[in-house]
Amino acid sequence: MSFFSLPKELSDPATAKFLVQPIPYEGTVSFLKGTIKGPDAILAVSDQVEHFDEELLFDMTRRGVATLPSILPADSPEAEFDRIYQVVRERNLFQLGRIPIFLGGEHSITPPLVKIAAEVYDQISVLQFDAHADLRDSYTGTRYSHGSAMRRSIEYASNLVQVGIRSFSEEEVRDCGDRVKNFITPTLLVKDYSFCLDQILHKLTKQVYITIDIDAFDPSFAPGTGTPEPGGLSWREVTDILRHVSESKNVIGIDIVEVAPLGGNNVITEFMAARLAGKLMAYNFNK
Ligand SMILES: [Mn+2]
Repeated sequence: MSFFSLPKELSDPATAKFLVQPIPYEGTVSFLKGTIKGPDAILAVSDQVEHFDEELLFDMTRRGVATLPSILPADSPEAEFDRIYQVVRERNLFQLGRIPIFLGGEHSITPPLVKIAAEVYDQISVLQFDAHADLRDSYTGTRYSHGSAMRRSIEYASNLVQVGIRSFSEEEVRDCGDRVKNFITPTLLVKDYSFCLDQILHKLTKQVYITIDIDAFDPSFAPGTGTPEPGGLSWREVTDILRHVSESKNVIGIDIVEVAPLGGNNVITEFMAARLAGKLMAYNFNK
């Protein structure tokens, strides 16, 4: 299966602008299961997404979209970190002028990707869309849990901006001190959208890695996820922020995680994830 099911000349990993890397991993999921099936479900619906972007009015596949073979799950969270790190380094997915798009899998796939991004580019920021802060030092017995994904990532990144956050523990606020000052909650976003957008753009450095936990969206938009939280973001809010960030920063890599297909005809969550990947291609087409 490949993203958009494109003809050979447009899906060659040697030349494609966008490199889609499936990472079906579900090792530390603590509530509802299913995210191991996320990447395949997103690929399966991706040929229903129009290649012509309705806002920018061009075909976002024109510079190529390649899909790489899945990184198969390792048998422990620590081994999974190492495996992702090694395979993504070997495949050289972070390189100037090309944009890797990783499809998860649970959120613990992000830290090894941020580690590589920080080795390739200087002074990177992470822009996280998520319902949860993911800043616990460890969770359910491992430091490589989905609940620690951002705590591990800030060991490599210079900066973290968190959008959509509405569920976190006392420990996360206490231990991370100044680093949590970049929480943009959905309530704040609704109250003063342009202030929030300015804050996001102001706090990000030039090189930005974007991680989108699908539970950042309101569950009415994305019900297929492991830990749904009420009061989330809308499609318009998320895409508008992504468009502004893409216009004024260098997006160096993207992941979309925590899609857990509901099965049957209920493909709304994976379709939205596929559509979001297409949107990000359009927004970053000329970089
Ligand atoms: Mn998360």
